Amino acid sequence: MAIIPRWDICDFLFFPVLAIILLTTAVRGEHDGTQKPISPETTRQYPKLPVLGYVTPWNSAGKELVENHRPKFDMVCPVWYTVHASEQGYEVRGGPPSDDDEAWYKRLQQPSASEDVIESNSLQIVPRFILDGWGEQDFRSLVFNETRWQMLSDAVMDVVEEKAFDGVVFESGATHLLATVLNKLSGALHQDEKILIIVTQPIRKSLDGLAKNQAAMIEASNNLIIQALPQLALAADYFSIMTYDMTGPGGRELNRRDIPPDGKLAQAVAQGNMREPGPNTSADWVRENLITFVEATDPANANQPQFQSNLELQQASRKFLMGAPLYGYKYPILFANKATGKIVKPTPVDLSPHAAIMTGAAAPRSRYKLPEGSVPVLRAGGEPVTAREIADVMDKHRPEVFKSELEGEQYFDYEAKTGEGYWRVFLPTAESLGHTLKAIKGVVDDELEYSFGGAGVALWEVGQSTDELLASL
Ligand SMILES: *[C@@H]1O[C@H](CO)[C@@H](O)[C@H](O)[C@H]1NC(C)=O
Ligand SMILES: CC(=O)N[C@H]1CO[C@H](CO)[C@@H](O)[C@@H]1O
Repeated sequence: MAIIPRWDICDFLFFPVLAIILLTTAVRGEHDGTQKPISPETTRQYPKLPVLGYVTPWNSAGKELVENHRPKFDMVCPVWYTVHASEQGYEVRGGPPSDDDEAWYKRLQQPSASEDVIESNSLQIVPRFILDGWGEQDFRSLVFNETRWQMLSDAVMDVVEEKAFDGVVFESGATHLLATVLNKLSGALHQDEKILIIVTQPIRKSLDGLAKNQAAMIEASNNLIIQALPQLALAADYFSIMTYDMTGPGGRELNRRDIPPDGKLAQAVAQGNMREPGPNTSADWVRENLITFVEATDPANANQPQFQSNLELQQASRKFLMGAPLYGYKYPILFANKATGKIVKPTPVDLSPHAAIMTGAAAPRSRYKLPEGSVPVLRAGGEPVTAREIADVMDKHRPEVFKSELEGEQYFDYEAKTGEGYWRVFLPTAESLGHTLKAIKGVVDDELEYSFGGAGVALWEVGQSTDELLASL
């Protein structure tokens, strides 16, 4: 049954489109469908959680990593295609960068030669199609013109059929507007027994200390995401939810509870001038997101008119792939005194007294003591780093690694050259990945409360990870 577009709501929704596009600094996710039973026996810690791995051309090590850890994956998303809008219609650009890439994805689609049943599992190849360079007018002419829904769907389907892919990961800066369009695309995919995975932004938390307008932006963005879900759920086999970027390059607001309210630092925080580095994701945040998504698409909670038949209720029992980062994050930091806001210097600790007990590769070579009552604050934006780069830094500086109590992620501080300033690096670890998977499994197992299609994990992205991280899955 066709979904009747609700133009009044669409009109209202257009207003925040640009804001949402701006907020969407690092949108990645996916969603996946119904078919494809997971092999009952795998070498995985959580065999029932479907795993999607993104592979990008710019970290091409991902191709080999996927192949070497084939039993850890169900679906693989090469990040290959962009979709461009013009008055005439839609053009898909991109594709496998070389013959090698073409041969690679075809090998993964076939059962491998291995005798081992698990090893030989064939994988679903679901490349990403992202709407690239779209402005508000491009979205407007698509959403309000049914002819163009078909044109977009045809442009994507032509590629999917020619290349014999198993489905599509769809991403855009304003997916909350596109339920009708995606319904068209998913109809075409399902006719061919292929799947649609929709990338969705996560629900973000607004911290206590956030300025009012920023908190309102976050809330508006969260509402748009949640309101769009019931209709998108009718089109999607899976959602890929971008729970990678809990903190992001801009860091996060310092938590005011930790700071004396009348000090200089509190003033700076109130003005939005002080931010701190934070971990890439946390298991609790992933769990909260999953629960929010499940509840927002639970037909029992939805008296929305679009759930009109049992069939549609079933279609709405979608699956959620929760994003987990395989990269770390590196922030340039200073240390500030909580009360005065003054910049303070950590003091190097002389490690020589410990030399006798701490030897070998694992022994930290550098350690700093932070002055009492200080917190790290950003001196500039952070940047993502691959697990490999992190390993290099650790080899070179042998920093002492700490665990962030709340998030379970590990971090260390180092100074590339004395006097050039400190960096704080958050690293993805088998342990933090394990926490995330456990949190997802916890919600899935709680089926009495939630009836939904299940949940799994979306890994961004395999080329940034290591054998050890993948082996731990
Ligand atoms: C809808 O799109 C088609 C194809 O671009 C175009 O020919 C037609 O004029 C559009 N209709 C409206 C009402 O804009
Ligand atoms: C929480 C967090 O810092 N997320 C970051 C994780 O790393 C990716 C790398 O692309 C960033 O985009 C996120 O902002």
